[in-house]
Amino acid sequence: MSSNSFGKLFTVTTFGESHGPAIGCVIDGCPPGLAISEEEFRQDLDRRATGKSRHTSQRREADEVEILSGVYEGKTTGTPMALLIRNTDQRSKDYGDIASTFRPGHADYTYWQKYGIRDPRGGGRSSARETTMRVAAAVVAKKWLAERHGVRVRGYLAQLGDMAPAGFDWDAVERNPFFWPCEGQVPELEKAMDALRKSGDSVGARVTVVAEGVPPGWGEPVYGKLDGDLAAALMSINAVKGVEIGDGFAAVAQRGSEHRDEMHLDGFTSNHAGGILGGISTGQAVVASIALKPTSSILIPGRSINLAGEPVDVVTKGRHDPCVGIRATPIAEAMMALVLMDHALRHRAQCGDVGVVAPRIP
Ligand code: EPS
Repeated sequence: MSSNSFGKLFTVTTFGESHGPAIGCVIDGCPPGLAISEEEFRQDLDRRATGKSRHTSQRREADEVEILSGVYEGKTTGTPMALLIRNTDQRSKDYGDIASTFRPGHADYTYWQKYGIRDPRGGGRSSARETTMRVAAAVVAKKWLAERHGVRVRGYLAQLGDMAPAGFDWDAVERNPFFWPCEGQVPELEKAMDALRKSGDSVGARVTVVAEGVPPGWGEPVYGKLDGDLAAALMSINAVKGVEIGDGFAAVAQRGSEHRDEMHLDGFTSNHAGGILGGISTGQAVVASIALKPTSSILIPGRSINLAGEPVDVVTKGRHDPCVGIRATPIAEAMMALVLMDHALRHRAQCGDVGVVAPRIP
């Protein structure tokens, strides 16, 4: 299976299956001299992990990172960093029924059609478990971006089913299990999720991620656009069916006079563009949103076929998320950070001298 690597200068390769012995990644191209310890992975891995509230999958993984290479005396050496997390809470019997049939709406079907073989346990390689390593790799990227450029990447749940935030407070986001920016609505979300779980169904969600402090100039025309790479990165997250940059699809109904971000001597007056023009960062916050589909592994019977070519009804039991979007905020942040890290290095390689040899607008 190819295409398990991501990025040009900051390259992340992930490996492993949900029910295999371990998952891991190799980060190649990390600048030397960055202080990093295994403990620093804890916070973001916990934010993404299952079993942190009753509203997500109850699989309990410790998600302890082992740094196998690329770090000497607490600092990156510039050589490949290998990170490993051992799987400890697989319950493969949950997947006995799925081995010979296909969950409607799940990658079970396309993996089988493509490879003629698949590891059905936990969805194998198509499991959301793989996103653990993206979040781990992004801990390194986030730290370098913050130290070197003052970049801060953070996200929030911007819609859960048909519920939208009634207010906005960044501080509220980390105080509830949904990454929801309006604290007053949390009891309502809890109630809706409890009812949904009882019904055996699932629901979609929208996550927005914002990167502040990105300087102007990151991104490359025309096939290496920052927004193009962001769209691909965000779309590569399990269950993502749509990506928007800035106003995204709302731009369809806007006028030019409304959508353009006017400039004055102190900066831009708005940010409909989501911080990117012509594929290159403007110096404003980079803003992207994703649409996540409702989880396909649900208790409501769905019509499908089995390997013998017979019609079957599929009911998926086990420890599944009734809304994968609830855990997607740290994953979307991770993909944003990985793209920005790669583009920061790419910009430095080609245009590191611009501003020295040619003037920039102050
Ligand atoms: C997942 C199903 C569940 C989740 C898993 C993603 O796994 P299992 O069926 O093995 O209990 O817990 O997510 C993780 C383990 C994780 O770390 O994100 C799926 O079908 O994608």
